[in-house]
Amino acid sequence: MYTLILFFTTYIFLCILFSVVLIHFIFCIYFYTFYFLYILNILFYFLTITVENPSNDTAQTPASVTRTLGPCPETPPNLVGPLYVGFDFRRTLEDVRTLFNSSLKEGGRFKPTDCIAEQKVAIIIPFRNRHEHLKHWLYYLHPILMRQQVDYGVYVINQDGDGVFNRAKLMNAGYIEAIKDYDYDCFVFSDVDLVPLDDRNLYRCYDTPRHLAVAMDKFNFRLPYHTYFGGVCSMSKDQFLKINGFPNTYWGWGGEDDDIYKRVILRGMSVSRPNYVIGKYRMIRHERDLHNEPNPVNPDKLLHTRWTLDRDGINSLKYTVKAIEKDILFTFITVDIDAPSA
Ligand SMILES: [Mn+2]
Repeated sequence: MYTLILFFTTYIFLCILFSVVLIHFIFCIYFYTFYFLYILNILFYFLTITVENPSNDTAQTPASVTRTLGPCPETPPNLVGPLYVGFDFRRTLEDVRTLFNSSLKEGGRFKPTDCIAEQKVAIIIPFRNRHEHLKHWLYYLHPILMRQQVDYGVYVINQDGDGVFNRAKLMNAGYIEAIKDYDYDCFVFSDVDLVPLDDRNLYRCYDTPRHLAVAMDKFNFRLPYHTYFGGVCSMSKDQFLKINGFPNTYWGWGGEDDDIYKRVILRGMSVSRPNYVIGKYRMIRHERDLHNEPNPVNPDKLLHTRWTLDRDGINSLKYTVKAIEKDILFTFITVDIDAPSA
């Protein structure tokens, strides 16, 4: 009886021992398998980290230390195309100031903050007694030029006194005054009453002098004649100097734009233009200005451009600055251009 009990307990003991060993063994296999996979996983993790790390580092360092701006894209990304343009008489200059106060710098200056513009553009507006038009021009043009990512300044060149008006001479004076202010390399000459109807019409310079106002509403949205160069045009500094600037001797209305066109052609350049869709303009309706009557002498002068070009232009320009006023929306320069009395 006693041996039976001993045998039985030994048997149970061995069974327990065996099962414990077995369980341990199974557990070990189980554990080491996972442990092995775990170690493998960790190794693999470090392996991928060391591969990814260098590229991670170079991508993050320049962004956090110095943020260098790249050049602006060839085509500005925020253009909207055709625009609605209406001349609400209740609009005031103060309204326009409030709108653009934060985005402009004194003198009507702007440059894009997210990229570097390729050209520095001076917008030159010959002017006298057209404040009513200027506020509309500023209201529409500032946001367009900002969307076009132009590094620009607006220069309103105001003819002093009541003498006969001279658009081309004022534009010459505007060129000289603008380059005193900033290192401009492109010049857009614009009438104060012309607002583009499409922001894809870029206010910048091209390989050849550019005529921008190709489809004005007053001419039924087409050119009045093929060689028309009036309204709005752009020229690089080189192109402007190549034609000796504009003539100073066209007093009163008419002819000076045709003279400029002839200068461009005589100097072997062609004229570039946007198409009729992009080149649409609205002109603010107005009566003919006082002391800017059509001058009957001007058409005849055009026959002599070939010979007058070299001595009548930026190299013979004489004027005196009467006042320079810096508004947030524009630089207003009053000049005495020695105008004959009307
Ligand atoms: Mn007009």
